[in-house]
Amino acid sequence: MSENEYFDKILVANRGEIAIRVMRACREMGIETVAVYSEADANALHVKYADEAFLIGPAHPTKSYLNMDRILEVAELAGADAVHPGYGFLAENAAFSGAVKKAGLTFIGPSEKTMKMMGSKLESKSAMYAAGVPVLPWTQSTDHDEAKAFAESIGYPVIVKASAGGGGIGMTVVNNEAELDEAIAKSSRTAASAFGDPTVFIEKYLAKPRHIEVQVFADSKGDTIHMFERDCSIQRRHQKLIEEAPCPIMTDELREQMTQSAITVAKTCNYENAGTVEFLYDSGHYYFMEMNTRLQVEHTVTELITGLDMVRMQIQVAAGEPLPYSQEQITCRGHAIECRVNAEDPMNNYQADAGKITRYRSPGGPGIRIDSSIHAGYSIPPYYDSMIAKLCARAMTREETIARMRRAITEYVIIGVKTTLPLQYAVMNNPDFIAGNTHTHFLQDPEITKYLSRYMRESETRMNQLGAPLKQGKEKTIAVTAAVSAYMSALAAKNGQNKK
Ligand code: MV4
Repeated sequence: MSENEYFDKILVANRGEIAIRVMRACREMGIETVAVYSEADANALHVKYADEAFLIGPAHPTKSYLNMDRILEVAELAGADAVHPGYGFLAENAAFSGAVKKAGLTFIGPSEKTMKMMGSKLESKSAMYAAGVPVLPWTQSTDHDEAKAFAESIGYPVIVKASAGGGGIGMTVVNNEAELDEAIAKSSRTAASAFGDPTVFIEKYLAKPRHIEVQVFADSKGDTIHMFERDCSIQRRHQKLIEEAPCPIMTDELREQMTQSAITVAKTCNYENAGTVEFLYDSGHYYFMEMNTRLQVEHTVTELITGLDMVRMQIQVAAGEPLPYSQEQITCRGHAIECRVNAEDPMNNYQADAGKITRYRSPGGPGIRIDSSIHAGYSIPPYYDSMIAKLCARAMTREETIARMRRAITEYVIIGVKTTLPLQYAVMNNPDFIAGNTHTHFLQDPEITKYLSRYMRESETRMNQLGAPLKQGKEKTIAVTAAVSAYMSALAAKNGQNKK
């Protein structure tokens, strides 16, 4: 058995880069790992990386990565003592958190009760308002006269949102009284079919807000700290494409207020483990939107500015340990940007482009971090999220970080599928982005699309040039493999000698 004081074996209920990210922390901590995988993922890297791997079902997520009973069965079979859900799939499923606990295992994340409360946007909004956290004016009433009176009191436009929502599903903007009833009916129908809960609420609408989120961390003793903020304004259809930390327009005063509000949010819902408090920001004011009760995709930029390993911290606090750092020990140094590399065609409405990666070489050098689960020869299955890698750059200033990201994008060779990299290159060259003027509708700016086709062509040419030497015949590959294993055995022999 392992000698660490936390867990002996963790089951990672996820796939792709995040499964590998969690297993990397486990390996460093001397914790064994159990992978689960679908029929479509038999050749996936997370399966090979883990100490043990179990097939849990067919490709379709409901039959595999969302199959709680089967995952818990594997956890018991393998003798795991904790479950890490990653993000997506079961990560924010309150019932799963409860079921893991009921099975006598530790869920690496918040309790079922906390997740349930934050899952209801209305309930969490009322609770946070009561706790003194700034929120946008809202009403729960969907009666025409009351809704009309509310909208007139704050002025149009207003927005109708689904209480069970998230990710923008069931949101309808209302510009005038004539649109009001239909918007309420439409949001409610969408919410009922998507979430099985027709509850909606109406709130003041902000036309071009920034999305700023605060990373929080709480241990089981109730100690709660923040790890600064991220700006995630650059997204399309509620899928973030670029995130950065810290927020380029942050001031000491605003940060003090927002991080304190975030800590109040976490304490109000008895939060435990890593969580993110989302705010909308507009003209000097910020408003609580929702809390994400999981480790997020973009936790990497927070790790890069703080120098901390958030998955290690998650495992420590889940094991009942106190937070390993006090608020004073957590500092922000430099700047970090993440590009989510999706296998999509940015010129063709971001249509998913699943297929085989024929050649691959990732960038490196100072300040570059890549979290990915792909490699040359890997076929991207069409059943899951299109994100194939996260490319992060870190440097001392935002300007240097942008230059570093541009440099890294030009080194990145991915041949076989179209990716979002040329779009991200266009953003890194956009004067408004460079000036820090981003908002949630940034990618609709015609300036971006104007340069996109040129960057797509340039990128194709460059990748073919850089990728040419990566083409290897079977014999050459065998020769390289042989050389590597000879080196490894020599190394092993040498280490053996050293031990004597
Ligand atoms: C808003 C808004 C403007 N005004 N609420 C979308 C997802 C959900 N988390 C909150 N969202 C929004 N709520 C009011 N009152 C604009 C958005 C929004 C958005 C928010 C964050 C990131 C990207 C977004 C893209 C479009 C709209």
